[in-house]
Amino acid sequence: MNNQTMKEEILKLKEALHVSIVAHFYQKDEVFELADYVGDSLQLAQWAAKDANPYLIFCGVGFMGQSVKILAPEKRVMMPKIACCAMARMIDVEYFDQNVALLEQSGIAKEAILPVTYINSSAEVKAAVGKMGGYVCTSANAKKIITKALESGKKILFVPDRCLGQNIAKEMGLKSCVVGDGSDPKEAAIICYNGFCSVHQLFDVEDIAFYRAKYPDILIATHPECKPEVCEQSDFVGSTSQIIAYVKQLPLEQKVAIGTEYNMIQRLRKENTYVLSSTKPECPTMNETTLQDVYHTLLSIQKGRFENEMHISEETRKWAYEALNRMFEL
Ligand code: CIZ
Ligand code: SF4
Repeated sequence: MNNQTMKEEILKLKEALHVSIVAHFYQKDEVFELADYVGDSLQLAQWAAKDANPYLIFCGVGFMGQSVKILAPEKRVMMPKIACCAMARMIDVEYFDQNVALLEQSGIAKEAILPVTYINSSAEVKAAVGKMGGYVCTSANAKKIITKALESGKKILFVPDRCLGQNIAKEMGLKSCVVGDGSDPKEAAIICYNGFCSVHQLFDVEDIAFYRAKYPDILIATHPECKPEVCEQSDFVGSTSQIIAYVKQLPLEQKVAIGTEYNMIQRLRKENTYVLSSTKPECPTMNETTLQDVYHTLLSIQKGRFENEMHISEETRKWAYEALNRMFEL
């Protein structure tokens, strides 16, 4: 079957089976084009939770499909590939607990720690954060959530992205550290877990220098998962949706170099748009999902097999919901 025929089959099947398809901004074009709704991880989960169809095909990475289950446990969510975000995989509940224990050994009582987890984490980690009274945040609202969390007078344990944590701390004029970096966590307001996104690590200050030397008027837009020194030298730092809005309002003749995932950049704007790296910044797990996988998933729903369905226990869901809901309440 060629791609065009497969696309047509997918559209027919999804109608007949009452299936909605959502795709993250970082998905391949062939998958992105099929989706009923596209967005960042939070937008997708919120849209899907309200969607009337009983079945959802989520084209993204595992924690994103889990977020739909946290918000709408009755919905049957299938992922064409259960691909795990490399950053989300850097932390599990055991590592989370170990970090809390390490801080206790440094003289910070557990009661004095309020955890905040970036949405790029498993449902189990979100639940552990929820149990301690903590919050989920996204890159778009991290500053607001951390501001609120700091009102508790506690120290923030920010997981899993050390870059996002350090970038927000810098923006807020607060001291931060990374667990195990040798500094005294008692002196930091935001203590970051040592996780990172391998894709956003690709962008370097040398890339910024290269583009600025080549095109003196170029603007640099980066995601806060990039290294602090990269964000510091950028003209704009924002989440995927914020980068899209920023680039769209620029005059077409304005050159811009962007530091985020490749699929999103190349769809964003054809002219005067550059990838802020000499290496193609593709997210390997996001790129695992293909048109064939989506078709295969629909066939499995048709046959009643529901392959790659997402499941989380009610206990995990309940606590993860607490942490997510504290974010929504703000
Ligand atoms: O880098 C990611 O995985 C992002 C930007 C996720 C999201 O929140 O949409
Ligand atoms: Fe995870 Fe990075 Fe891929 Fe986003 S781009 S899904 S943070 S590995």
